[in-house]
Amino acid sequence: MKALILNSGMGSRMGVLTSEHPKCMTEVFGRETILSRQLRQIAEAGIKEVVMTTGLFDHVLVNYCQSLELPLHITFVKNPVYRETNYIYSIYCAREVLRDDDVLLMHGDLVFENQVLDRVLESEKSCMTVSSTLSLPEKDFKAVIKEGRIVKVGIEFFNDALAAQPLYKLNKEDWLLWLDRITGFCESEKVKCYAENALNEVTDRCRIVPLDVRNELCAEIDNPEDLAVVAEKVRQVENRKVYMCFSTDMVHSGHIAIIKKAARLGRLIVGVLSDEAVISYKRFPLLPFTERKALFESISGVSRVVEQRTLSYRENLETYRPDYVVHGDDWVSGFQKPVREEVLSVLASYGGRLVEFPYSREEKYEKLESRARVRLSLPDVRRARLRRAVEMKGLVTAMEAHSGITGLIVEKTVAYEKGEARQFDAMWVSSLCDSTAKGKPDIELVDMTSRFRTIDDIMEVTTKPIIFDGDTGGLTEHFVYTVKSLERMGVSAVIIEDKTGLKKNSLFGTEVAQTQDTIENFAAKITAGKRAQKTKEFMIIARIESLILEQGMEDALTRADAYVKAGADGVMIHSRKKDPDEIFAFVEQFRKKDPVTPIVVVPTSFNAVTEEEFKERGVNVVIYANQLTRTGFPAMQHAAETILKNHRAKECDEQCMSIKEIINLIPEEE
Ligand code: SPV
Ligand code: MG
Repeated sequence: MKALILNSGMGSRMGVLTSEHPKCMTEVFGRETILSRQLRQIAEAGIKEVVMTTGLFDHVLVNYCQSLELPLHITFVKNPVYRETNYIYSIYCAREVLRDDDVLLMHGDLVFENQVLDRVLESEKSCMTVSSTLSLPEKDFKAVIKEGRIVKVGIEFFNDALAAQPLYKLNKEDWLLWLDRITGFCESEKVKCYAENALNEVTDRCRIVPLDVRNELCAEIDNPEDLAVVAEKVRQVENRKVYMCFSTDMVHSGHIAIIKKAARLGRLIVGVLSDEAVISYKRFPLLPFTERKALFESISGVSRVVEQRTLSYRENLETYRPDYVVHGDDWVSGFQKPVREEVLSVLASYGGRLVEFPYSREEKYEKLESRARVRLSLPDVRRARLRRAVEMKGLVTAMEAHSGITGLIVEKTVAYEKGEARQFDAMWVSSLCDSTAKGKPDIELVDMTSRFRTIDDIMEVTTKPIIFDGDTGGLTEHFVYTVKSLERMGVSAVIIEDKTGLKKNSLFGTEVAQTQDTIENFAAKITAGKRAQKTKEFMIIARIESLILEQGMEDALTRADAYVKAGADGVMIHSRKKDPDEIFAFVEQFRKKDPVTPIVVVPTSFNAVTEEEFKERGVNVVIYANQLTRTGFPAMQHAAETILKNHRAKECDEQCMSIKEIINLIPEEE
């Protein structure tokens, strides 16, 4: 594609504005002239070759074009008789350099917005810009349209006509028909008419369709009045705001391409999704918000980067009131549909527009994403993430996993609600569930080697941080080894409980004999574990059993204080009461003295309390300790019974997961 810009005209109607340079060098917006704007737009659209016809002030024009330093190769062709001829003759002069390609033809005094140029260039057919909303001009070009084609262009046609602007995209075969006719005209001395007079003689063969730009900016500047009107419109166009939101931490060529497109609509504001929003909807970001923000700030075409705190755009749309929101068309269906609908309704409230570009899932980008996930599963990266998630979110949730498959369920389950997405932040490797899966009681019977095997199974197929239920931690001499092994594996935290002797599950409370450790012994175990620890992110969390063993609030608080002093990175307070009051009382009193140490709760009994309420009261980790086990095994029992009762498997079928669902949950790795 070659751009042909006609700049041989005298521009005499511009008065003093064209006394020292050609009309195209008139400023329209800031320091930008009609010509520098056209050339910039042409270059940005990816065109490399320009042919420019010149006349008066041709040296000024050539020097000016060179000073712009644009990535364009410009061939200047002077019309030696520019005073006596019209641009039909200038084209004739340039004919030899215009025969080998498609042509984007424009007059040198035409000002248009990026979208107009983009649409012209996207047209597969040859086209000319027209406007169905502008009234027919008295003296300027009009195009007569019949059966969807342009049949005549000139100033004298009024029937079946639309206002037309001299901006054409001409496929080579159409252009050569017109160019040959121009040649015919000029060689028979018809040099004072419009090039369109020649076009009108070949429109039966040269197929040009009208491209309706409606009210988009596409206007010629003939005189100072036009200049004032067009300059104001350019100002409005250039000040348009465009908004896009990104959650990604890996900017690839697909993102750059859509950013470039969006920036052509106006000043681009990029909303970067907050860490909290990314974690809840996608995966843990490889880069924190500040770095993702800096990444987008460094991309050319982005004029401002702001935080978007939720998947919903409402807050930012109401703050920045962009003229356009740009998004891929992938959100037309799926969980983001309500987000899109909200965007449309907010935009409609002030007259903004949604622009959607086709979105294609490309394999190379999917591979990048799966590489990111592999990175998240590496021990060093995974281990550090629990602390970071607590810092970022204030409250994190963990769901129990006791095998590869339950790990995958925790990893992949996402609940969508009103355009929001929620998922678990971490996994809890429960002693109760791990033992149950092995058909054994929860009495520290399953040894550490076997527990580590479970962790390994989970780790192999997941990326989320793991909190390990370390029971009592065993002998201090053994616990120090456990700490180092867990760190090496990439586990983020171990929780040990202050019990001693034969451990029983806490939910039995005082119904079974259970002994609480002394404060001194347990504190010493924590200190030994912290000393043995090799990495800075690993957490040892002290679990206080005072409320379970009915030792009272004072005892719980004294122990919490002592364990934190001994080096514990967090405290877990447990209760088996349905009523959350004692948990709330502990949290309130602990927080009065210690506003920072993370508090963990396991609301198996006090399960009516929401995560929001826990967060508000100062809890940092909520562990759903056994729900997959307690729902999964009854389903299996039921299936077994159904088959036994029916002497066949048919009746059990509707309770079964389909093979397709299994494949979705457990994809094969490449
Ligand atoms: C576990 O899940 O194994 C626990 C929590 O230790 S609880 O069962 O509530 O004691
Ligand atoms: Mg346990």
